[in-house]
Order: sequence, then structure tokens, then C-alpha cells
Amino acid sequence: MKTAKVSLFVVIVMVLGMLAACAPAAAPAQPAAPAQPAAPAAAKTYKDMTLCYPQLGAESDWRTANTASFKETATQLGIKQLVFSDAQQKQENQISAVRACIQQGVDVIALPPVVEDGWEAVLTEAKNAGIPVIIVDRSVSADKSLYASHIGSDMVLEGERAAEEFNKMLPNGGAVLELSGTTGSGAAVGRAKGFRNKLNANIKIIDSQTGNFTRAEAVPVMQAFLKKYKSGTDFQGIFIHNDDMGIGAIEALKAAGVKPGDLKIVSVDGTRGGFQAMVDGWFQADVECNPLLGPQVFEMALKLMNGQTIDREVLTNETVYYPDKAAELLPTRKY
Ligand code: GZL
Repeated sequence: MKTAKVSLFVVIVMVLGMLAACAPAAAPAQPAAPAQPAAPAAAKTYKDMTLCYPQLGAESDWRTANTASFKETATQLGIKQLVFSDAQQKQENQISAVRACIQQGVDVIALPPVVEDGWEAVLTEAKNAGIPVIIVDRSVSADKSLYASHIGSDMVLEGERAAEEFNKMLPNGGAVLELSGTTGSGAAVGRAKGFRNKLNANIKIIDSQTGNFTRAEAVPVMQAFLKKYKSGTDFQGIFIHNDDMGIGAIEALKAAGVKPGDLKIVSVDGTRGGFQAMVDGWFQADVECNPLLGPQVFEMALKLMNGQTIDREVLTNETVYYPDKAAELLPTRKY
């Protein structure tokens, strides 16, 4: 019996050995499967967005409409937070507001610069903090590498359009005054440049003073003009860089006995006040400058949050409004 057991054991071992030999060779150890790329992070949405809007001031109806555009759009989109501030037209206040937003770690800064110069340091700080900046409305002179994009009006074109209106209204030439916007602002610099680009040589700009884009500051400037120059004789027209200053100028003109239509006046913005001045015969043209930039800026900001590229320059399409359509359009004006 013992021999049989040994023989059976041997047979079993031989059979197992034969089976093992026939079994396919164990596949060589496979290299570890490459790590699967991590699932892409979920795309950011408006609900994740904290956007900083250090508004430059509240100097005009245009600015009021611009602020409303950002606040209303932020609410409609349901963004996490709109960090809004009013710099009262002081650059140092805007710079402080931007620094506070950098400190807070906002996602995007949308900056409407009160003036063109003096932004390099704070824009560099934002860049070093990894916070993209969109320049809104007026331009800056800082290097383009310091911000992601600029969106706003072509201020030079606005000035050129105003010049073309005077060329049509004063074909035999004449003299005009200029009531300019905030000194050093991209809007005033651009409009003045464009105005001089296209004004016919037979039309002379006999004086230019700033009214800082406000109705209140335009009144004394116009009063001083009227002390120095005789309306209609020394000058036949006025180029005014925004409607608010135009309304201030009208106050001074009325007080001096000037009547609507005595002078050729061209303004900029296309606000309700400007349309009313055209209805009343004071303005012969109003060059559009659109403040309703909120929706586009938030869309650009979300793209930046998701690492998408955006256009480096976005210029708004604008036109020129005239008295013949002003009464009809006035009720439809959004600002
Ligand atoms: C122009 C804007 C100007 C408006 C003024 O884009 O910056 O500032 O023309 C406003 O009405 O005060």
C-alpha cells in the first residue's frame, strides 16, 4: 500500500508539472498603467467670481449709467461678490482701492482709470499677485503686458467725429472754443487729439479749458469764456467733451442772453440730458459714448478665470446722434 501511495503522489506531481508547463507563461510584469490625468477642474462659473470695480467717481450721468451697468449685471449674473468703490475722481483713491482688492485676493480687477498715467506700480502688484486686470472705458499709458485687455470707446474717433460736424456746419471756417474733460484722462486726451486731427484748417480753436467732466465746473468756465470772447463774433461754436459739461455751459449761455441755435455746439456721450439739449436746439450733434460695458466685462472676466484668452482690445461701436431724431429717441434712451 505504501508503494502505491508514493506512485500516486509521483503521478500527481508529474501531471501538475505538465499542466504548469502547458500554462501560458505568466505575462511579464506590465509597467504600471500611466497615471490618468486628473479630471479637469470644474469650470469656474459666475457664482465663483469676485470682481473688483474701483469706480473713478460719480461725476456725470455717463458715470452713473456705467456704475449701474456693473451693479445690475453683477446681480443678474449672481456673482459671488462685486467689490465696488467710488474714488471721487482721485487717482490715489483708485490705487488704494486696487491695493485693497489685491489684498483681498479677488479673481479679477476691472479698472476704469481716471487718468492715463501713474498705473505701472499697482498694475505690477496685481500681476505679481496673479490677478488679471481689465482696463475699462478710458485707457492707460502703462505697458500692455501689465493688463489682460482694454474695453472702451475709441476716444480719438469721437473727437474726429465732432470735428467733422463743425467742418459741415462751418464750411467757410470760423472760430470755436473747447470745453474739455478731466485733464490727463484718456477721454479728454483722445477727444482733443481726434478733434485736432480732422478739424478743417479754416476753423480755429481759440481757447480750451477743462470742466473736469462735471456740470458744476463747466459753468464758471463758460462764464469766463463769455467774458473774454463775444459770442457769435469771436467764436461761432463750442466743442464740449461731455453732455454734463454741455448742460452747465447752457446755463451760462442762457444767463448771458445767448439763444439756442446762436452757436454750433457739439457734445459727447448721448445721455438723456444731451438728447434734451438737442430737442431744445442747443446741441447740433451728440457723439455717442456708450457706458453700458458691464455685461461684456463680466464675460471677459469669466474667461480669464477659466484660463481662456480674450481680445486685448475691445472697442465699442458708436455713432453720432442728431436733433432730427432726438425727440423720437429720447424716451428709448437707457442712460
Ligand atoms: C468716456 C468717459 C467720460 C464720459 C464722461 O468714456 O470716461 O467720463 O464722456 C465721463 O461723461 O465723466
